Amino acid sequence: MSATASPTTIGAELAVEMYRQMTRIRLFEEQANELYRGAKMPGLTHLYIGEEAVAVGVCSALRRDDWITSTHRGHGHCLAKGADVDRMFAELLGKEAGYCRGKGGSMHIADHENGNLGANAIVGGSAGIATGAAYSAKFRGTDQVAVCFFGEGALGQGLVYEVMNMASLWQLPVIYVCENNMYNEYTHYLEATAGDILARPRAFGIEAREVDGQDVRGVYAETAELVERSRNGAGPGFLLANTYRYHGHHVGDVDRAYYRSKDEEALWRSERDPLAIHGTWLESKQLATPDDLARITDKARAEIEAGLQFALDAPFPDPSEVTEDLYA
Ligand SMILES: Cc1ncc(C[n+]2csc(CCOP(=O)(O)OP(=O)(O)O)c2C)c(N)n1
Repeated sequence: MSATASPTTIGAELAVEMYRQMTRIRLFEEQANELYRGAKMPGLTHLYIGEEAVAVGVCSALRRDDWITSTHRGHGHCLAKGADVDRMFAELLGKEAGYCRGKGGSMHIADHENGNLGANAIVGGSAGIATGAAYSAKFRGTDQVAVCFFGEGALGQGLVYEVMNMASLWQLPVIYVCENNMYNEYTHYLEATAGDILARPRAFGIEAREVDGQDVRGVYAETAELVERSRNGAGPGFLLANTYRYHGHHVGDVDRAYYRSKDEEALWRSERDPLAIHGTWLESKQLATPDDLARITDKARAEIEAGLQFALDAPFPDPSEVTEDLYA
């Protein structure tokens, strides 16, 4: 999605568009879960439901020619940066029409036309790619910015600190977006993460902010400021977005009681839901009525159903191309 980049105030059109994008992501993910449960999807997937405001708030502050890199939990990032649902579903199902001709699957979706340099199943693995892209922008004298999405689990990866050091030394236009959904697989992050997260980027002299990741307007506003700084040559930024995944670590992680309580899950769903929070705000500002929001949901549902049908009907790649586009 490309939207106006610099202003931190949000116009009515963008505010409604952000609701539409979050709805689209949620419905896409619910359908992906059904594909898994119905044994129609090879492999598994990591659902982004609950975290939609992070991807949408961040990508709304980017231009189409800005870059993102993504993670194993990447569908929301891809969609928010402009991907089409039909080619996304096709990739999940291993079809030729998918973003990577069906050879990448859920965790390896790239969409270069929209500035998505790719999801990455290696925790922290895309930090070098995003930082390299930012170096390229600086070297070539463009004003593009690169955003690196990663979960708080990646804070245990040395690469993240190597590239933050370089990005600060060379004043690169890269924003590190840490999506803290509180769990590294089945372990609470406090059992694996010492000290203050924001002290880490600040040790490198990187401008670091924290935001409520369930508040899409807040995420947008903080990102827009960091992007504007970076675009104008002020170097890297770091955004810590506090959020929550409603589902398991992956679709097969159904019984979660041994590492987090049902009460905790219920509380986030009922009190901290990003769609509900933003929908209520839109209504309170008279930017949308409940009927308007229902219409947005209906249209998004129709888009998801059509995209799914497209992917189900699409052909698999020809077996003769099995070794094409593969690198080892
Ligand atoms: C280098 C590496 N180590 C371990 C794994 C296995 N693994 C996949 S996801 C994950 C946890 C990631 O947690 P986090 O980064 O917080 O992202 P989240 O799943 O919470 O979105 C782990 C350990 C991996 N993919 N890559």
